[in-house]
Amino acid sequence: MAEPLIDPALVEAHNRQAAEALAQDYEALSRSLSRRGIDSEAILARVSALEIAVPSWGVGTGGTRFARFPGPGEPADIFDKLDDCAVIQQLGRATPRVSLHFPWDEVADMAAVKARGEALGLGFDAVNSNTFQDQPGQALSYKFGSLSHADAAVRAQAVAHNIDCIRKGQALGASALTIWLADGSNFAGQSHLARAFERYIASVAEIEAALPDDSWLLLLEYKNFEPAFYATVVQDWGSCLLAAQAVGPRARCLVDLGHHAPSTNIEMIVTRLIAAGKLGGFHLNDSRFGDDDLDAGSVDPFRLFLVFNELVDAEQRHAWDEAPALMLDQSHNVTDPIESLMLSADAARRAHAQALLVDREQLSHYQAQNDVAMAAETLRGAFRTDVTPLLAEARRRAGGAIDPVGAYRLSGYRKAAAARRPQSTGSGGGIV
Ligand SMILES: [Mn+2]
Repeated sequence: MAEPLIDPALVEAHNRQAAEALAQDYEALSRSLSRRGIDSEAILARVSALEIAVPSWGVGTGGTRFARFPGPGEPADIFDKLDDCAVIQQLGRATPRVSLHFPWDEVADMAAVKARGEALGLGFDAVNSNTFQDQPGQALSYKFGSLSHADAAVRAQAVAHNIDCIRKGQALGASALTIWLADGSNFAGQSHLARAFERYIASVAEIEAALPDDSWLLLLEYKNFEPAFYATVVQDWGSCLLAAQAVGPRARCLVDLGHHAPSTNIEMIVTRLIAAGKLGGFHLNDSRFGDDDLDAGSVDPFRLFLVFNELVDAEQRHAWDEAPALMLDQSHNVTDPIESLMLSADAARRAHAQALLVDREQLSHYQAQNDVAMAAETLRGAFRTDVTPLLAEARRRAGGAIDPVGAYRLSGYRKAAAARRPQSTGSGGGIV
């Protein structure tokens, strides 16, 4: 951390208060794991290596389509957002990269953004394009679509914007572009379902051809509904896979956990995309109804665990060359976004740690024997293990806070930010 925004002495003093209890709890967990033949240090090393990107838009207060209730000290621009992301990383030590969104994070001098990130010890993850709303001065409207629009001129404008995002990503040192397409229709007959999909694939192929080199990936996001309610052009993993396969090896699918109907078996989708060699990344969040954008692991931590369980299984099967990228994509409507993002990164690492505890040899044996009860219990036993001390110890060793939210509240960072940043007055709707 080149330039800590929270006084390291404060974090150290806060850690000292919790150090003895943590040492005891970690020791107890290590002994318990050791009896199961698991080396806690090996798990700790793996968990410490798990990195989750934070979205620049996540540090602002989110909203629903009805209203937004701004919080105190909200970031006013990308430089404020980087500060908030740096605090999340300083205390949590799990989120070293930020994912930018254009044009929301647009500035004339991208080199200055990169330099500020470096000064704060932050790198840059996938950049995100936006053709789901019109910008001031924009020549053509996206009201009836963008990359799949019936008018070639609108498609060309949307393609050009995505290529511009790639260039900005290059300036930041990023190596992926994520495209979420809002295109769809609200009425049967409004749009030609087959041709709209063909136009989308052709547009994405043009964007793919503009990727700088083979280190870059194009992450294609799908979503089952909204803003269109009758039909969405890239509504599911099947459509997404067809598009990624049509476009080529640098195009991959991105699974946003909230972009499925309730009760969809997402871990099953994960296995299919891995089998196709097309799982590019995740947007982590949680939901009960639709695209709720609630904090990862806050509604159904078992489901998050089951997703990570498939990732650990695939890794041990050497089912991929490159692990999928992990990013949080949440809307923080009623919490301090910094706290939500720290807790959500922790939830991802918790699910990963629990998945690493699964005795796969034993599971495989029970599966082969059709011993259903014990196969299920093998998974549940790993999920029930409280790895809290291990996650805290990983943070402590990395120079972070044993209790990130506690240290953050003690620091008074939000209050200080509120004093120097103008109060956000935007209360209009809009899911961000
Ligand atoms: Mn998303």
